[in-house]
Amino acid sequence: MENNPKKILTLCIIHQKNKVLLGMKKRGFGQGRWNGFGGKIKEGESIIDAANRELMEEIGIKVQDFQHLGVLDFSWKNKPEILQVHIFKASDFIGVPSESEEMKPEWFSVNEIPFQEMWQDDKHWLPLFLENKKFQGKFLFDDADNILDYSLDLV
Ligand code: 8WT
Repeated sequence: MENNPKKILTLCIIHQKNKVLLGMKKRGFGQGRWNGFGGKIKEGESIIDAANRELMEEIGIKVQDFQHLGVLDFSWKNKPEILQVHIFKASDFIGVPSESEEMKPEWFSVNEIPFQEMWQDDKHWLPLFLENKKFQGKFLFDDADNILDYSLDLV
């Protein structure tokens, strides 16, 4: 259906010891923010295949072991679409993270995560993610991508 409002997406953050790998989104949705890596699942594609396809397209790496830590529903007050985002962690990967037209990867200390240059939801769930806790939640944004309301629960 052309106007099916629900889209399933992947979001993967590499976490090694006290470092996380984030990417500066260079164009399109989320441009100008430090993001996890991911995107929409294609028809007939498994969620893991989608997560790896996006990692390869965006920074040229592949993961063999993902931890599925969270599911978050994102919606906007004046838009019909709902994004259901599956959050994955990986510690090991194959390849060297490299800049693409889409993303510029950079390692951050977990004590220096640039929350002021990230989606506002991240400051709520990333602390759980960093402790390997499983969570689910919903975030409602306004037209300027500010959080109007949210819920977040451990699973
Ligand atoms: C993203 C990290 C996010 N999108 N791509 C995110 N990376 C649509 S809300 C959203 N956090 N939060």
